[in-house]
Amino acid sequence: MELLQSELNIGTLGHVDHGKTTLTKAITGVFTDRHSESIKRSMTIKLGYADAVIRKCENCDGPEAYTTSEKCANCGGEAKPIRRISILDAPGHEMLMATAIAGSSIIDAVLFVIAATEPCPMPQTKEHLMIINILGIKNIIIVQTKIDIVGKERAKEHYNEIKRFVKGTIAENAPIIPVIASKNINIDVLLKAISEIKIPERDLNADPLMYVARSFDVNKPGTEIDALLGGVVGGSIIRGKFKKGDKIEIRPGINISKDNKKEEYKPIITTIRSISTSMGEIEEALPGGLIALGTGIDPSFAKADNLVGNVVGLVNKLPPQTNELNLEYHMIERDDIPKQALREDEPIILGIGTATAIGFVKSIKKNKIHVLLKHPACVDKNIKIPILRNISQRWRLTGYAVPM
Ligand SMILES: Nc1nc2c(ncn2[C@@H]2O[C@H](COP(=O)(O)OP(=O)(O)OP(=O)(O)O)[C@@H](O)[C@H]2O)c(=O)[nH]1
Ligand SMILES: [Mg+2]
Repeated sequence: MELLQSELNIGTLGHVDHGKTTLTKAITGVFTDRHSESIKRSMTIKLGYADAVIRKCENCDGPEAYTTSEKCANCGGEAKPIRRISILDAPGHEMLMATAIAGSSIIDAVLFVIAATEPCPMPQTKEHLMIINILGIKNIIIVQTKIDIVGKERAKEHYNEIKRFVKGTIAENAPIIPVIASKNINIDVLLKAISEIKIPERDLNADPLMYVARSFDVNKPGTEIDALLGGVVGGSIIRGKFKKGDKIEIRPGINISKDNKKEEYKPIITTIRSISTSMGEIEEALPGGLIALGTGIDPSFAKADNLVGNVVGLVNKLPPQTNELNLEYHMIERDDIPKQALREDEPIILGIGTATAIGFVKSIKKNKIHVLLKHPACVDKNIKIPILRNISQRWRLTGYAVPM
């Protein structure tokens, strides 16, 4: 297995504190909550990211043959790499729904984490299943965590609660795998299930499109100007492929607004100087696991996730950029929030790929709405756009929209 880029981008979703980041660490060995605010508040705030290689021992059978170490835990023999994966760890806090939606826009499969210590479903367990459903993420593994804290009886009861909750939904037939994430117990069973996920068919011949999920300045403070590396954008390719040397356009680009009245953006035109994954540098990147594009742009433009929500394509090949959208709105049936029709001039939050866009509903005709965006966005015509509305001072997922 030569490939250095992960074949699958797998996201975590689930209610706050249910063990998503702990599970990510159990699989990848990487603790992704490194952001200072995350450490202080011991919760995930930004999308976390780590890669892993799933290996299999050829001499053993069953789940115990699956591991991420080079040696089989069962017989001590060599475990051969069979699949490279990326994990994108989302936050569960209700205030961070938009971040969970952004992450979900670029994943191929989901680890839907549900802790046995609380009744199922908790509010964000419900809302995250709505995201999975809206975005049509069909590869779902339900991971039942914290089974060590509850007794065997309660774990069984909780399993039945999960079964009832997912009945009739997109997750109805998803496997439910119990684990103790904090002690690495039953992770081999999960690795086996992950290694069996079918890799989605990719459109490699289309004009490439990447959604930016992170961006950074990789230079150490005090680096000499001549040695400075350009800004880096990280994300996932939705279709097509990029190679080193490609001339690219990043949109909407850099905010050049002079005052608060009107937001103005300047697209970035640059060249891909390097492509890397956490496993090393590559020449060409495909859809799947997260990649980082080294560019020729001023690193300060990319620092501290400044370019999250941008899209990357070849020059003049991006979906059209716009400040106005004509959408068809579909409401989700929810029994836990008041049923209210959209109002003219109502502010809404739209999840457009990895971009969290603020918009205002300008006009409504039945379920056709015209929305003005505060910031421009490049909108692919085939996407589903989850919509959050402010209901009783909280941003709640109330439906989704599709471009007309
Ligand atoms: N006993 C036990 N504790 C666990 C298990 N999984 C996670 N925890 C603990 O639960 C707490 C929360 O875990 P996190 O992994 O941070 O939860 P999270 O879902 O990432 O939380 P947010 O990102 O803030 O939504 C931590 O103290 C973990 O050590 C488990 O299987 N068993
Ligand atoms: Mg977390």
